[in-house]
Amino acid sequence: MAWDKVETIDRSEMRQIQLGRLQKTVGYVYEKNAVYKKKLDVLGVKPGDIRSLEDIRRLPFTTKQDIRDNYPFNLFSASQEDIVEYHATSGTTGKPVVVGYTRNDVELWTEVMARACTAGGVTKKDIVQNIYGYGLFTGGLGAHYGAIRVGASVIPMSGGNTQRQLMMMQDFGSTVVTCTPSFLMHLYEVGEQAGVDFKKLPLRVGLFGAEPWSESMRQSIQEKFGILACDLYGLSEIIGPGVSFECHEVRKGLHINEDCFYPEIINPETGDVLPPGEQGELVFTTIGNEGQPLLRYRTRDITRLTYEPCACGRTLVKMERVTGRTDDMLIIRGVNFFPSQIEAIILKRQGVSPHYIVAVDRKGSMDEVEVKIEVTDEFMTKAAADVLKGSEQDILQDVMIAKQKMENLKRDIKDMIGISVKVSLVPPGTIPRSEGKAKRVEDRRPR
Ligand code: DLL
Repeated sequence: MAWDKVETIDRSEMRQIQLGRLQKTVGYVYEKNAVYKKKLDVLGVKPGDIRSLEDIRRLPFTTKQDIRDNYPFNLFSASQEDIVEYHATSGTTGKPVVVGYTRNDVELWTEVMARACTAGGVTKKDIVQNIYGYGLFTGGLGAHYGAIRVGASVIPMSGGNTQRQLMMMQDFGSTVVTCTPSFLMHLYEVGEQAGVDFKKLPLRVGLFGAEPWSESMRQSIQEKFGILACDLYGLSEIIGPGVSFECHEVRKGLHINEDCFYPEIINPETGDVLPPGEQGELVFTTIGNEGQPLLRYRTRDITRLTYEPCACGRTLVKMERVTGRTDDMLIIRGVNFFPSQIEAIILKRQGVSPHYIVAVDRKGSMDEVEVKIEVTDEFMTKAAADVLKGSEQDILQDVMIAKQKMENLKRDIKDMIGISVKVSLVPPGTIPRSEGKAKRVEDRRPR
């Protein structure tokens, strides 16, 4: 499948398309949705006031709370009879965030996900093992729609069931895998123990997302599996996976399907729009959706935009990989950091695996952080063998090595993030594995 023409048009033409669609969207929600009509009326903005793309700044923001407050359907602009599919995110508390798609929305989603597949190098010759969860989560069906649109054959595995995943991967000869990076690492460990040599499998590409992952994790995946690892981003509120994607040629930043989702970067504290290149909160206005179009939706994801041309030929604006969300950001003794920054540090050291959890506690008035990291199987096996042998000298040496590892990791974290943390090494398999998104933080501070 060729690229969509819109992916390579010049910027002025793109802006024309965006303006036309923005005007249409504002008119549509004003007419169809009482909540948006009220929001716009309060600001004294009429659809006709949107004359340029800069006028988007006159529109109100929409937050996750707005969707929750209007649970389940009050933020929909399409009527129920035109909705053909629902999705929802579970969230940590309260009611889920619900989204509804019309037939045209499913078509748009299929199209943007097909672009993501094509950019990842997926073609009709591929067998796609889709491990994203099918169900209310958008990952499974989104990747499914896109992959079948490019003509690939999809194995709709859904999440979990590691042994079965390994069996199918080998027996069917999957060439593409789609899942969260943390689940892929879990698959690797289980497969390695069972003697699977992933590099010998026909697997060649992976589209990974739904959670933050680091550049070091990409290197590690590419080495372990002998594949190209591409980043895939999206969120249910906007459409699901396929909001932005990496091209396999460059793999440096994600192209946004900006003819459908208009991006802005704002200062999360003031709401002011920031210029290209500056880091801040990503905001999207959907300019093609019918079911539940959203004006200036605050994603809480932190990134920056670059309009520099990409060597792949696409002119679509790129966003830097998302390293975290404003609500995942930990503020410890005044220092802000994202748990995903720890991942990059761990991957540089031998003997530890990228399964970790950051536990935060309050002792008196002080916040204390403990980073628990799993050691690798090899490290554990050697230590256990030494204990069984009863060789005091070897056991002592293992203890010294473990202590040194903890010291090194502690120093790396202090150097990179600037805070002192306690590092504990834990046996392999003791940090809970997730079938979907990994949980990296245990914040036990009183609220
Ligand atoms: O995670 C949609 C998705 C499915 C994307 C499969 C990619 C692949 P939600 O469950 O609504 O939707 O979660 C959206 O996950 O706001 C980000 O914080 C995070 N996220 C998604 N993709 C990435 C990524 C899906 N590639 C939230 N890198 C978003 C970092 C990501 N974070």
